[in-house]
Amino acid sequence: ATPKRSKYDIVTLTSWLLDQEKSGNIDAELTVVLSSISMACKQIASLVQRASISNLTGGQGAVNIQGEDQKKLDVISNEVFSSCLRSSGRTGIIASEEEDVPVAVEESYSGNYIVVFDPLDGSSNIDAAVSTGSIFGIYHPNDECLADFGDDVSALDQEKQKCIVSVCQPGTNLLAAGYCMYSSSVIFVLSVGKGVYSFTLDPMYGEFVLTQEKVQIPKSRKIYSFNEGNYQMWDDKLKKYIDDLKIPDPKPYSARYIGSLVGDFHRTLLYGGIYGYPRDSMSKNGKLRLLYECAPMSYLAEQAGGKGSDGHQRVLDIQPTEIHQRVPLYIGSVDEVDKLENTAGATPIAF
Ligand code: P6P
Repeated sequence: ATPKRSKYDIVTLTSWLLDQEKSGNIDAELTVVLSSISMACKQIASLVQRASISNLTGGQGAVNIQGEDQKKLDVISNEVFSSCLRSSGRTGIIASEEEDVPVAVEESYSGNYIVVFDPLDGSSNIDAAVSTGSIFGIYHPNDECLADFGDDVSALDQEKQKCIVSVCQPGTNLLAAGYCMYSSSVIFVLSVGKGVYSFTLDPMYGEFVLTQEKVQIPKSRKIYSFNEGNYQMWDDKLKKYIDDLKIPDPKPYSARYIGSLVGDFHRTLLYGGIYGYPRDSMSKNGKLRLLYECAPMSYLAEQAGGKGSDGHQRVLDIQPTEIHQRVPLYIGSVDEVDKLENTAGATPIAF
């Protein structure tokens, strides 16, 4: 029987993971991978909070495959994440927003998990000390990917192709997903398929302490989180959906937009409402990446009783065809995402 916890028995991420392992919800290998991810997030939290002191704000002077100016902390956070995953010895392939292609990890000797991540999402906010976050998702190796690519493809290219095929899995295959938000407090949010749990970093002793169990997104809430600066580039149905939110009934919806997916999603997870990053006339598939932004967040939203959609289908059902593929994202309270799909999302709009 589970021993009765005294009020001094603090549940940490470490003890929670061991409980999950004992309950058979995750295996020992996945426990190691998740511990290594939490270690990376603690290191990134420290770097972010001291960025302007240690001259780590500003640009790296390079552009990533997304065509975005890399911040110094983008590069460092990517190295921190990759190194923690390598030293876990249980990671077979890593796919990062900051890497052009997935990277096979030689140091893997068991477990062989696939980890997709955005090491520092919203990094353009760093210089203004606005919240940012790391987002991750974990998959089993994809056995079909061992299919032979024929001898017309060089061994190296075969290896690369296998990595890409192995990583390109639908969100329904996710074993675990989560994020760490670097804000007024550092909050690690995780699901291993049995609900969403939230841990707050206690700087007194550098441990993530369990602060919320089985988080549930409110079924509806009059909060919408869109970058309305793009309004003129949206299609007419979406414009009408947004216009209708502003009709006092009796009060209009509140607009909340941080410009950092992790911050905007975390508020939506706790308060309800809808976050949206639509396609528009300039970005035919929107801005957010399916593999390491939309799918992990949609997994969490569904685990919390919410919804993640591209406007007309579940994000988790979308089969990625390439690593950095973008999709429109509408995520949050069930009633709010349903309303969006019924008024603005019915059919994919070709611009
Ligand atoms: P915009 C940050 O660059 C990001 O990827 C997400 O974190 C954020 O939600 C979105 O882009 C903000 O984009 O176009 O509104 O500045």
